[in-house]
Amino acid sequence: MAARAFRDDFVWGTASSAYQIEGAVDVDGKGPSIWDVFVQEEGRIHENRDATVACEFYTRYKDDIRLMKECGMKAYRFSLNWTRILPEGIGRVNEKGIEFYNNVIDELIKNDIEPYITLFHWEFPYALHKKGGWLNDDVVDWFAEYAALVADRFSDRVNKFITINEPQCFIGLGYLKGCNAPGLSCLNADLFQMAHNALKAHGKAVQAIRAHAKQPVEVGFAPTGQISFPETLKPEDIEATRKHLFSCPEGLGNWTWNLAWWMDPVLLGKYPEDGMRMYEKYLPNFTPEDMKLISQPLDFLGQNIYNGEMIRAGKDKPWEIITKCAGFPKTSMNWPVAYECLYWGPKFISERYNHIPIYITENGMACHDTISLDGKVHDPNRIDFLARYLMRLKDAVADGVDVRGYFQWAFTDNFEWAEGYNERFGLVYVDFPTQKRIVKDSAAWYRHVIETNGKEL
Ligand code: GCO
Repeated sequence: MAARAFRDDFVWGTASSAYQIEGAVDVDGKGPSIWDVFVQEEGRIHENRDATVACEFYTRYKDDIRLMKECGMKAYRFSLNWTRILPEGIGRVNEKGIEFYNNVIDELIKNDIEPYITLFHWEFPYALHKKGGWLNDDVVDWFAEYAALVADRFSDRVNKFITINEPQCFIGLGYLKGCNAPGLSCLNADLFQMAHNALKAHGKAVQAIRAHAKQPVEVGFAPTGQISFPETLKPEDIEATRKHLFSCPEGLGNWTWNLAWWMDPVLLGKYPEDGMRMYEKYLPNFTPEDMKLISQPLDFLGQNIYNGEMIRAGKDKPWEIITKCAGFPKTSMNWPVAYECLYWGPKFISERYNHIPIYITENGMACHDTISLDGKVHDPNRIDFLARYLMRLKDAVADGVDVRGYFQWAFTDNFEWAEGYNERFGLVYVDFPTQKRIVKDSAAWYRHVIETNGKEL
């Protein structure tokens, strides 16, 4: 058993995404993304909010980065708004957009915070959407052109890149369920084509980043998914749990919500057999060249883990999903508090994917945070949540899982997509009408965790 301790160089950070924090949606030459168009549709966003202002990171980035430093952050995972750099998605470069991200990178480095850049965190260019978006095979070259520009302009100071964030969500919520931008419910055959194109785009972007990098770079991608954890340590429960975690959903109602359909092609070079069988009649032709492109070697896996479900071995079936108990612990978004996920998820993923280095690129909770009479924001639930999840992550490290870092979601409260500003995930409270920041108790707690490298967990 390895020492129950995080590596000495363990990366402690926090995360965000461009659209959720920047505001300035039509400033300094930025082009429209599908989200800028989607939020204008009545009823799409809670209280019909939009991200015109969000957290005003576009103008407040220096103060927020200084606050990150005060909170002890060692790294910051953020995304680039594709249309701030390429207003039409390809072609014309908006130098004001490049300048903004250069300033953010320089400010982070000045504050000894390592930048981790996500190229795509759902801000798809509306101009390319009108050309067919992910359904147009050209999207592979469009995304690679964007990735080459990013590497050209930023890789002299940034050497950690994540190509895409949560394809399960941007395809599943955007084009199957339609609750996220662009709000469509597409044909199954189109969905599988989009998914395949998104994975090919990921692969070509990996090639482009490496070809245009100004220094040795590390490239990964950041999927998500429902984690499975066993009811007991009985071998049959553990095996049933592993099978459930990497199974593809039966039926097509929510098929994108899984790990293997996305991670097996990228990390193993092939789609999972059960999915190939179940979805066969909707699948495009997967050529060997496609699978080679998709499975470009990666330096790390970013994994976004929030919660999951308890599994036991079935009596006359491979597994049984255990119904959550009455009054189960949950976040303000009604997501279960399921800290076993941060042990079993990394463990099972590491075993399946040849022990690839893992960063937890998102983990955190939404709470009903408010400003107390003392003017502070006390969030004991978030402290307890983070402590329990990190304790189990540390157990996974002790059991040999190569976890390189942890990015708490999120630094500030922000625009939570269709939930608008109704859900607060931040370590830092944002009073949106005034844009005042209030560091929550959890930020002070997390700073101590960082300073002590999680020794007391
Ligand atoms: C996601 C996205 C984030 C969310 C966060 C809370 O995982 O859905 O990456 O943008 O805001 O996870 O839902």
